[in-house]
Amino acid sequence: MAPSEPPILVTCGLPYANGPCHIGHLRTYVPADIYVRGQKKMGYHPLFICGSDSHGTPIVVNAEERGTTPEELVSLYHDHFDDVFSRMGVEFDYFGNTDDPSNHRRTRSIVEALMDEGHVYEKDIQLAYCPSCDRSLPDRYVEGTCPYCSSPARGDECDQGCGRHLEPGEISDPVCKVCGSKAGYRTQKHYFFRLSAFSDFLIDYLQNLGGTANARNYALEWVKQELKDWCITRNLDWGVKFPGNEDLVVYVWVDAPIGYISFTEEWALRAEGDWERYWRKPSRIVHFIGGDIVYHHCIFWPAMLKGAGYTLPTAVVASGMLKIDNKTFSKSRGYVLWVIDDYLERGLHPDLLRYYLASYTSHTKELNFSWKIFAEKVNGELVGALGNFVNRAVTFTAKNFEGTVPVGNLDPEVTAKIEAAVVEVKAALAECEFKKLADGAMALADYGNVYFQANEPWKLAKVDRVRCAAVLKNCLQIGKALSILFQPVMPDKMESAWRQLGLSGAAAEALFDDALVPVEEGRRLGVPEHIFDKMDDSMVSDLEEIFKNRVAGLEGKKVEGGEEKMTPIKFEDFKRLDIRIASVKEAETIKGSEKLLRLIVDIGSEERQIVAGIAKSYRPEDLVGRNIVVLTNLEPARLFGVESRGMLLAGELDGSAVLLAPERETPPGTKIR
Ligand code: B3M
Ligand code: ZN
Repeated sequence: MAPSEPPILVTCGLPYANGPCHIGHLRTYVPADIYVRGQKKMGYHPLFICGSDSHGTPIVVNAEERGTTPEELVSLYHDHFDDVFSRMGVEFDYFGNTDDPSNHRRTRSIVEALMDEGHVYEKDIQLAYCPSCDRSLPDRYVEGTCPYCSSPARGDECDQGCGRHLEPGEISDPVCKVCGSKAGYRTQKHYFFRLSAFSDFLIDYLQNLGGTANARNYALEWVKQELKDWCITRNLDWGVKFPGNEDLVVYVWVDAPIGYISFTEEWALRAEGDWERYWRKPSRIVHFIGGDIVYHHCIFWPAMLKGAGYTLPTAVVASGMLKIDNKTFSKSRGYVLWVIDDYLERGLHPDLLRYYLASYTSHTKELNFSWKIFAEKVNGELVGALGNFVNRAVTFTAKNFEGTVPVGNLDPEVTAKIEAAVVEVKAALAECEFKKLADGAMALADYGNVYFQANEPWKLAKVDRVRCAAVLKNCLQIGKALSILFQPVMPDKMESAWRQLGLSGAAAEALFDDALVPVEEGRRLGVPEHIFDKMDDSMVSDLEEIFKNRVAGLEGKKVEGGEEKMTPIKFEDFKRLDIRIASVKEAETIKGSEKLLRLIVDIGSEERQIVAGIAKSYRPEDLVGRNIVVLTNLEPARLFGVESRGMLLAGELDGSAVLLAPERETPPGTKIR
């Protein structure tokens, strides 16, 4: 980095520590990670920060429903997200938690600064209040009708209609989410941030805001219409106490973005860095967020920073919408891909999904995920074009030139193609267009295949060894360029390509401009192996079953008063289940999986192999010899390539499995009725 370059900070919207990671999260986090890795390849040293969003009513409501505390719920999902991100190759420099003391401190200090500057005032407002629960109903505790568009809405946002943020007291026909009764109103004293006073500042600021046009333009529209002052306190116990009145906590959207600052402070403490370089002095702050939280990042947040005297964000990059099998993403209807259970625990490599997310469409457009398209991309683009090219270059050189980089000059056309790809990838990164980046790099792989084919090195090997050597040297150079250009998207796979190409150091350390630094003649190549594996049809249909079964299963459920109720089934249906006592003969872990165990069980009539998701709760050696309960006539399935014929029954308690067992020793094969 040139000494005059301002430091770069990249953040991702903080996931609510409230439920497992799904593909919707990754649609923001993976591109952000690609961006950060790309900045490093440009020679910069960005800092990459994220953390759990731990406050707010959804977490309190959810903890209450599960009979646990917000602290416990948050700590469970905090660890979950930390784990998923590292498994997906999303490498934050620091992953914090908005409930950490540093965030309480920073939030209170910012609120105090806003009060000192006269940006905060008190006002009595009418708030939804549940007479039967005898409590106030902040945000998600209340549902009703949007006063602007009349759609059904949640207390703090019109999530099914116009998308507006709703201020406390604004919602019409309030209903208590806890007990379902019609709510009334009560007068309460609350604190407001004078957002309306920031209109002129925001119009100016937004015009020069970098990032994606969707964020900038939506925000400008809203500011031009009219800004309402913003109620920044809530009647809750869980959260950051409001400095002027300790009976209230600050609204979660105050302390959540402040997490970006306090996590930078936490990082600085550990890494001997300087947080003020980012937040008190000129810097480049880039926020990656979901398209649904533009209002908070482009309006509330810069106004708050401005009011309290902090550095303003330089860019807001907002991702587009998501569909699953062409249906609107919906957790409750089953149109969702859970990152651990549906993807990583199926043994699929993280880089394949990273490539899909980058290359499917423009960052701001709608992304559709389907296993069919996934397989087409893997087989056509990754195996067929990229993997095939690198493999041909390496194996052919290994065979004909004793596994070392041969001698030869780069063809001018090859140099020009590599140069063009580097220019394209750099431009794509500057525009946050990750599809353009992936396509630009893939075009070079396509060119590589054409070049290999047209030069026929297999013929040259017999008639012109000098030219043959040069052709392969060119191919290895293209391979090197590809590993560098694709590294931000597929960091793990590109290290494998890098090793096979016999390059020194790591793909992660190379700069984009190294793509044209000649591969060293005489260096030993690594052992050739396929970088990507082809997906066959049966694998695709197994994966498709995940969605089909889930959607079908959820159709049978009705949600009443916030609780899922199963529709009744006939006794005949129950009788079709063949559930038996079994005994565990063998048990072992499955390589690459953190959750699954492979068991051989005796079900009376035969021994069966089943795969059970209990590795986090039971050690294999403690299972052998035990009585368990197995549903034996479940359709076979493959998990991590291991066939499972039957399902072990277990309860789920706070995220761990609890085995069902007969009350006394019972012979295997005994039927359960
Ligand atoms: N926790 C998640 C969301 O609304 C929310 C983001 C906070 S970013 C400061 O997408
Ligand atoms: Zn609305």
